[in-house]
Amino acid sequence: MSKKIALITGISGQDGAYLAEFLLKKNYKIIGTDRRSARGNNWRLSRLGILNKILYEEMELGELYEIEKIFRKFKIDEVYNLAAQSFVATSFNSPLNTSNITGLGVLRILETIKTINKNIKFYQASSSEMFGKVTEKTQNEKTPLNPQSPYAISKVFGHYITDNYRKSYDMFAVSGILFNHESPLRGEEFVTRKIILGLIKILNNDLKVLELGNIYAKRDWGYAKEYVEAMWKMLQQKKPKDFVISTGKTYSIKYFINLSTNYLGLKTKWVGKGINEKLINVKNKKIIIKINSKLFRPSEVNLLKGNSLLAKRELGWSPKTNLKKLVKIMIDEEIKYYKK
Ligand code: NAP
Ligand code: G4F
Repeated sequence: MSKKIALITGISGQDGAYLAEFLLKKNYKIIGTDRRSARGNNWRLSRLGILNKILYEEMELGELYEIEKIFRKFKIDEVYNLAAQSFVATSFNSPLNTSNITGLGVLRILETIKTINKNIKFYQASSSEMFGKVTEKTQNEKTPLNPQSPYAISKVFGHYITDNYRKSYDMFAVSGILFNHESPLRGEEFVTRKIILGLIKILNNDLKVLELGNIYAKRDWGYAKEYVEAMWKMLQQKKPKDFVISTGKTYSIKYFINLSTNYLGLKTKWVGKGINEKLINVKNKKIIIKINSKLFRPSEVNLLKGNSLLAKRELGWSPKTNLKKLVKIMIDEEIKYYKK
């Protein structure tokens, strides 16, 4: 039997790397696309040892022509649309580009599938950020969306247009509403990796103080390597349907910091309040973390906590790694590769 062909957009990102690794084990042929600038520097795929197992193509999500070219070149079975301007903070400074890529990029792919081959299955990377200022204590597939950033609003567009193409054109198009998922492959700008890398730099005397924004926001953090399996499972259903993927637990950024310092064996103490709050290294009395008001977002999402019971029931998916274990995985690998 010939191999199934999966196209992964955003192959150079965290999820693209883990999904490619997962699908290769399932014997898929992988077409991995990214934009020109990322070429030649794909550290995530190198680290997973799969750099040479993927067929790379350039596909800028802003260019309909480039998308069509790829869809005409290969007989694609499944598309995983992971490419996006995915950093919420940047979306406030770059709202037009974010809308064009994170929002309209989805429509460009759906239009291409509709025109070229409606049998191609489509996965859209929707986000828990769409729940924004949450209207329910835990969020599931039916919770109203209340987005708070250009990023989240673009994801809402991608989410609804996927739903619309599924209903209007009888396409197998689904969205996975994934809550925050982290790993050693997380981008350095996201708060979990920023904290871990920052603390390790401080321990190595490569950084004096780590600056953070709102440490009281709470997130439902899972392990990215487990979340990509849920993406695949969604495309193997009989009928297309959307699912929330989450751990059901929520913790503050401050709690994440405490877990990290504990695991690193740092004895620390929080002092001060609000913008003056600081984390002190008890041993040498030096400030390790301070708050920088410039890192607060114009509009914040204070709390996210998912309910993924539907995924457990219908996909047989549930999370396995708790936050303490995730911190350990991230720190161990950060130390292993630090300065290599
Ligand atoms: P990521 O590491 O930031 O990866 C994003 C990918 O999109 C990168 O490969 C990036 O390429 C590519 N990209 C950006 N702009 C592009 C453009 N104009 N044309 C083509 N490709 C472009 O994100 P991730 O954490 O793997 O997340 C994957 C997807 O899931 C994203 O859509 C994200 O919004 C969504 N999501 C993530 C989470 C999470 O917690 N990780 C939760 C919910 C949803 P470069 O390398 O060139 O930048
Ligand atoms: O790690 P973050 O930047 O992730 P955020 O904004 O929750 O978005 C991530 O998860 C979404 C799913 O819910 C994805 F859709 C999205 O693509 C991305 O992967 O920030 C988490 C929290 C925020 O409340 C932020 O204000 O941490 C707070 N924070 C405090 N200080 C900080 C910092 N975030 C960052 N990045 N950097 C800080 O210094």
